[in-house]
Amino acid sequence: MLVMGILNVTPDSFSDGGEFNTVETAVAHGVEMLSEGADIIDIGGESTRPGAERITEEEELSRVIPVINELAAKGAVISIDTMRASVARAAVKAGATYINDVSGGLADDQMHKAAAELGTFYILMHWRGHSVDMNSKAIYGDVVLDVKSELSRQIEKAISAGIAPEKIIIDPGIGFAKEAEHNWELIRRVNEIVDLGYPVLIGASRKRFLGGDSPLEREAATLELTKGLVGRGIWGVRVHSVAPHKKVIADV
Ligand code: PMM
Repeated sequence: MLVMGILNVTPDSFSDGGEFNTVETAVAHGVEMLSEGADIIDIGGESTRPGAERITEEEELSRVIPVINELAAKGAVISIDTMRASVARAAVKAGATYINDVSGGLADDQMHKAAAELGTFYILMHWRGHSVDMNSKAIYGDVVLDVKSELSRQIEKAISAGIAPEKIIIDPGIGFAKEAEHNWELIRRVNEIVDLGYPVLIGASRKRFLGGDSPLEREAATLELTKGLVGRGIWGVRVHSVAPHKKVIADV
């Protein structure tokens, strides 16, 4: 199971308190995660916390591109966490080889075409709408079946836009338009997502549904969750703490 280290270059991230919102500190944190054995560094400039407002394309580019340039030069495998095709293109030019689109292609109708042309890996996440009001969209019949069918629809669109199937990684979008019970159900039945036949990425790190009042408490819950995912056919986990996750995965 791969470990993708989270590098949020945002001033409002809950988990890192905006600590890494300058190029210098972001690069230093990226280097630290690399030394801890991160397989991929996921760099994002736009917060997707519930309730978050969007930022402009210019702001997003100014946050992520300098960090990608520096970490790519240090040999990191980089994923760009963006919903914008234009940002994905600039990020790939700067050295990213994965596009992590939390909207699965729904936020920008140029995204699938861009990913197809760029030929990078494309992480397609389950998504129902922007963070500002996503909680109102957490209505499901059977959450796992609904997520699977909505993912399948986006996978079909991605493939018809020219993305090679072997470049697609899927993600059930833990915490996105989902109540706690939906997140737990998706994790319990993750094998059904794996059955779609694509590599599966899980991003549960320090999210609200884990409970706890502080990042530290949520960190402990995250490690437990990752432990439980080992051996279940998961391709990777997207996490804040790299070394503890490498250890927990190796020890299971
Ligand atoms: N979660 C967040 C941001 N990007 N990308 C993927 N593929 N999967 C996720 O679950 C995901 C993501 C939001 O979490 P953060 O604010 O802790 O980065």
